Amino acid sequence: MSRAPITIAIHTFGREVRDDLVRDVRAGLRADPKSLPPRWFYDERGSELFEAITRLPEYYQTRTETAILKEVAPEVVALVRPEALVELGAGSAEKTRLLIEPAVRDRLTCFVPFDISEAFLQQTARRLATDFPGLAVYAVVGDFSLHVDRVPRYGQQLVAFLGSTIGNFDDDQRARFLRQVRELLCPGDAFLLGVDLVKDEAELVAAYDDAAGVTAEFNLNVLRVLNRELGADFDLDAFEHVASFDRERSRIEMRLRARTPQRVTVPQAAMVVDFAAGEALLTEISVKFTRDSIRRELEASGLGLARWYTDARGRFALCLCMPEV
Ligand code: AVJ
Repeated sequence: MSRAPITIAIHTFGREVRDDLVRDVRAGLRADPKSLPPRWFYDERGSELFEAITRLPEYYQTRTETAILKEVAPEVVALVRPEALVELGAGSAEKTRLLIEPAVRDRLTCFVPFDISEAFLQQTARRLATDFPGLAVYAVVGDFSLHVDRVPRYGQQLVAFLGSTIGNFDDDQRARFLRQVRELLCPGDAFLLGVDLVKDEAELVAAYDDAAGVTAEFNLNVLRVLNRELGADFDLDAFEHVASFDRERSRIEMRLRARTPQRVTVPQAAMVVDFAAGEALLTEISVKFTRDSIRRELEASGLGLARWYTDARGRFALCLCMPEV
């Protein structure tokens, strides 16, 4: 078989990751209550810890989504017949292979992984270009909460946003994001969205507070990132991992709670930050949906829910969405 040249286009939009970090830390640690965006979990160690989370018995999401995708990928490809597949937050793009395989046998010629981490993306792009000869890979480095409008277009496209990463957005961010995705779509294009579903509270909380303590390590890792990148002096032993479910807002919330009063200096953000005993830093939200709740949000953004795919236990869903005219 002939082998297409590997094409990796890195667009960074002139932004410096470090400036974003300093900005986020200055805003988030000054706020009341304190918070940090989940983006900063994912240094190399954080990405490895997340991979470990996806294999935990309590964390049903990844294996459930993979099972659904395995079953429905051929139908999705037959319905959309994409020439280009765009994946937002591609990471290792492991699940995406399930879509690429049937799609290259049809008429897919281009894969556009979009991710925040350039190193990770380079690796993913090279691996896919090698494994799928004839597939052009255009990697785009960017923040999908800011730069979705910059995704290049290479023909009729399927845009995928898997893993329920949309759950990390609050209501306003989600509405803005969905409107931007809608803007990317021409008639005939589609959007495939993975969402985690509302369920029993104990099952939800266990997925974010596993027995082996991997999620606790993942959560605390953000403090390690600040210590390394900004010269901060967080004492990791002084903070405790807390996961809770807010049923009213239909979301898991992860926090780091100071066990005792803490004074932390963050030299490279020019800050001194005090924590009272028991004070919490919100590090992540993970919104849980129902078919109705996500359909309403999609419709409000001009996206129609064309197919709803779920597992037998209704734990996770894939939404296949088409632009509404
Ligand atoms: C990658 C955002 C989907 O919210 O479940 C897993 C991240 N945080 N365990 C999620 C996560 C703690 C995950 N997402």
